[in-house]
Amino acid sequence: MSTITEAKIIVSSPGRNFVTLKVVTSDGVVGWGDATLNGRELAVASYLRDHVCPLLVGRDPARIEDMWSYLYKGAYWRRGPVTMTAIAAVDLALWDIKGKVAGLPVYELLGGKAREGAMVYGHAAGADVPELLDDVARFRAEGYLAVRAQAAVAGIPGVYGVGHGGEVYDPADSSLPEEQAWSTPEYLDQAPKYLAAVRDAVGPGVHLLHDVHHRLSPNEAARFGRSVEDLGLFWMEDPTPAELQDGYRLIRSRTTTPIATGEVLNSIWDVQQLITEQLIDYVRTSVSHAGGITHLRRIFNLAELYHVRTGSHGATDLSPVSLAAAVHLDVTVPNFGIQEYMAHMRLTHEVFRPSYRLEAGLLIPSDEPGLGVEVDEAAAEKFPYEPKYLPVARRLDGSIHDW
Ligand code: GCO
Ligand code: MG
Repeated sequence: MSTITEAKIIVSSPGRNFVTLKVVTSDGVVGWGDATLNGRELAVASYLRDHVCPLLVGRDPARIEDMWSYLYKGAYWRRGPVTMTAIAAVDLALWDIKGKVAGLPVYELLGGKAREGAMVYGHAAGADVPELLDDVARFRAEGYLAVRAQAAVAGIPGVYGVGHGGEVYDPADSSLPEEQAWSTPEYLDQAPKYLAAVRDAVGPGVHLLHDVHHRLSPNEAARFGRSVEDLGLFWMEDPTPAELQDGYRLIRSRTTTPIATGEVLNSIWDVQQLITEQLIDYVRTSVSHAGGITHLRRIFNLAELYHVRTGSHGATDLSPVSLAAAVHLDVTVPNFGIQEYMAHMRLTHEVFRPSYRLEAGLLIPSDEPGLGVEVDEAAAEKFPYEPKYLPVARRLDGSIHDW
């Protein structure tokens, strides 16, 4: 029997921070997992390094289900982003190893392709409407079939989703949390107008998405959903925080605009009511924050029974290892909806060499054995960890709002 001989954590910042797990077997096979939790990276690094890696050595890497239960039930303390991200990293590394041992890409191990590629959406943004329209046009010219549109709200500095002009928009770009402003009335007035301008410009054939980023109450979200119904959005994302799953019932009962949520949720129990009561259309849990392929597949399978489709989180704070795993799963599940995709920075690719590819708006998984991402450890050492935080949002009266 092959056993795990080494488990190592690599913290590296090629353009942004990533936490990567390397697992090596007695046969010399190497598996990679992503353990990045944006803004709280070192907590997961320690969870793995101090508490999980010592448990891995000597175990059979082939027993993925058993390992999952061992780490989940064995911790006693359940759920939560740190635990579920750490378990996910181990899970991804073991799927990578299983594929490499079998000589098969992970999608074959998951039952084979139900589709050739995963439709993705890109992130278009602008400081004003003309800039947003230019950005949307750029994605269309690159062949994207679906685009998320976010614009600044005039009069409110630093609104979510609009970058500061870097290579890609990345909200975790300061060494202390940036303080941004928020005002719901201005947003509710302006967002439907700029989304209408985008729909006018692209016509009916393009999928349009919008991220509300937890900024509205259920009642405000219902109003927003109604005000954009004629635009035929693919979805409105995170219209309200989802800890209170009941809150979605109110939104659901008042608007037909499709609803997506789940990027900050970590387990099947966190989305159970949303799915079984059909309160959402798309579930956005990700392979790296919701327990890996093994657990996310359970969430997606449950969702299928209730006509809920998938729409996994895929911002640049998920490393190429996560994105590769997501695409392997996406192409196999019957109820796939869409995959978020923000191309990583050039620097990131000095460390991570993925072999998925974007073709005509679809991410095509690699046919290489395993996940199909190699990690250059020597290059990783050139980019030491840098403290980076997500911003916070304050209402105009100075109090903290949901970010
Ligand atoms: C998205 C997300 C991200 C998050 C980021 C937090 O839909 O892509 O909302 O932009 O804010 O992943 O780390
Ligand atoms: Mg989001």
